[in-house]
Amino acid sequence: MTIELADVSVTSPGRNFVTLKIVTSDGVVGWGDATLNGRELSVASYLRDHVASTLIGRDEDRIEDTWQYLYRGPYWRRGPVTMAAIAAVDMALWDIKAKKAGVPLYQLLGGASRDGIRAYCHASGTDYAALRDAITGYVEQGFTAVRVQTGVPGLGQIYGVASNAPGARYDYEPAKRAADGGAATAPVEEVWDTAKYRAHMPGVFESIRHDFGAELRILHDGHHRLSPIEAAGFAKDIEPYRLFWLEDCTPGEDQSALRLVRQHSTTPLAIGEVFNTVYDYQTLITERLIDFVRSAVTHTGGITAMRKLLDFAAIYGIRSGIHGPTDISPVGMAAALHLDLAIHNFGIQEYMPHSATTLDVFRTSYTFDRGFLHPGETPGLGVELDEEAAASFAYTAAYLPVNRLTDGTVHDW
Ligand code: CS2
Ligand code: MG
Repeated sequence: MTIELADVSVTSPGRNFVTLKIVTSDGVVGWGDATLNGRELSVASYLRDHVASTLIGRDEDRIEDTWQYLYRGPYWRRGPVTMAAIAAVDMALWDIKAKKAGVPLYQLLGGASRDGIRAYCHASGTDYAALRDAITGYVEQGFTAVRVQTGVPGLGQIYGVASNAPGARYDYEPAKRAADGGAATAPVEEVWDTAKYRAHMPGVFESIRHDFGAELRILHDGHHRLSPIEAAGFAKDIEPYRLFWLEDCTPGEDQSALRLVRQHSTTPLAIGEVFNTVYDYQTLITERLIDFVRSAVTHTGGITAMRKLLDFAAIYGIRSGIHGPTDISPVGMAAALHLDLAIHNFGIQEYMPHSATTLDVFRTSYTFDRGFLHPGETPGLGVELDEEAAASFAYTAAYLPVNRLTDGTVHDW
């Protein structure tokens, strides 16, 4: 059998998603996620204009060969646009292979290594009282691991922190549309002050430990905002609160920066949501500068590439913490869950539930129960796009925010 059709759809049920559909000559359909938050149309074009026609007539079973063809073939390598496009093809081909075999994908990856996938949720609040209420709600739902983000006195809205307004839950990490919900013409801007953040956060962690005890897994995301020496000091300051991980404490592209952080602290480190190949991790893994790999399957070349990356990490005792925000579509989320279940060096899975509007368009078979996820037993990835429903949500331009220091300097975020 061969690939007969490769089609890209961009839909916006609450937020934008790019989905690749591959159909074989005997009618098997595979889905792949190619969503790159705020840059969606560039991946859609890469797939439509440069990849789709090269797939027609290829043997859909040759997944490794197709991956190498798309990675090495064009000469130009890596980068989030290219790697998201390759990821979508790769996911769709694995979906097809598992559907043809009549098994959920994890069975082709070696079968289940565990019964359930420990998930962490996002708790946030503009002040500690709101954060504490959010954590309490999640603990009551059975979560044993919680990412905590909070407002900082003296700063305004911070990306990743929910406002206390009703209905804000699904809207706190959005790519922003225009105020009237229409297309954005430019990103919103936020203001950041590392000194205020560093003065405030240790007390927050102290309160959480006091209120929720020693066992709750506490995660925190620095979102690349600290310099190497600031990150080293911060990781040391918060050591007494024994975080499960401190994520993205520095801008990730400078791998050697993590040496400085490591020299000063035993706070476990996670990094990688903006990475797109194993090469971004080479120093980090071989020198054991991190504890968790944060790549998204969608942004790192798909299941084929992620499996190799995580096997490489396993040799150094480094575990997975696959990226799972709502800007990864349910297709990308399912791909993560099949890997999570199969690999030995699983660490934890990020879980930000998609909105009901999104889940009306993407029909999923994965489940969540008392803090644990499972990909389900449906053959393939277990997610189908309802194309008719998708067609009623037109792409709407939306951008992630830009961050500036209090003096106006553009800053990492
Ligand atoms: C965040 C992400 O989940 C996380 O850890 O850092 O939500 C990230 O901000 C978004 O994926 C950006 O698109
Ligand atoms: Mg993050």
